[in-house]
Amino acid sequence: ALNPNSQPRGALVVLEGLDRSGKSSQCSELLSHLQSIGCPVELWRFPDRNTAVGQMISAYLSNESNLDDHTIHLLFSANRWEKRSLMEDKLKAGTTLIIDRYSYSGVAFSSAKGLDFDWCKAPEMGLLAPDMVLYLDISPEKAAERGGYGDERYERVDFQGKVREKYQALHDASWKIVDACLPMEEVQKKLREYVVECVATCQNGRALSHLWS
Ligand code: DGP
Ligand code: NA
Ligand code: NA
Repeated sequence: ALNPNSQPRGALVVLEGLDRSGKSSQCSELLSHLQSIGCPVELWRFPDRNTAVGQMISAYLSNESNLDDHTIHLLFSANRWEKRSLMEDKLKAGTTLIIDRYSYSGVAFSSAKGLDFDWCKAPEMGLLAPDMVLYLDISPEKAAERGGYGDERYERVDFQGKVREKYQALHDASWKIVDACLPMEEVQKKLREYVVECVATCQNGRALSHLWS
């Protein structure tokens, strides 16, 4: 919805996808593109492994520590909450944020382990809702062909297949699904077009909203 009283602001754009979907490279590419056209922009990623909570998450992902599934779910969520107010300040100051993973990863990865879907969504309620979610769609088999998965906890074909199914249950009107197996330049072109349009809508005063909306 357009709110005539609201200020121009930056756009909150999230990229989601399975591991090896090419998300992180496309995030960097979008960052350079927006910079080159003079748009104030920052690239963020979740988990943010630099905070104290982020270090616990990082130890878990690299199998240096074990945590109960619910506990790690809440830590991932806390890691987003600890950045929430800075996120709002940046957007209101006119900076567009490109975010590599967000609450959708939170719900998809944890519910793929068997945790209740709605239980997984609950701690994300009240975080800022993205203006656009760009989902880089790839099958886990195709993703694994891209140099193979690494050693981190979730990087297995069978598990990634479950994650993909959970992602499908999260699609809403803010999602754009892009085929991650198209040639890199085509993926890049589509993403640029979507993001530039989204930035313009937010500059025109699109209201900020909250999850889950
Ligand atoms: P990345 O740094 O983007 O490679 O993400 C690390 C791994 O953690 C990746 O397999 C996706 C997973 N992940 C990201 N966010 C969350 C989350 O909020 N909850 C859970 N359970 N997993 C997540
Ligand atoms: Na990863
Ligand atoms: Na990644």
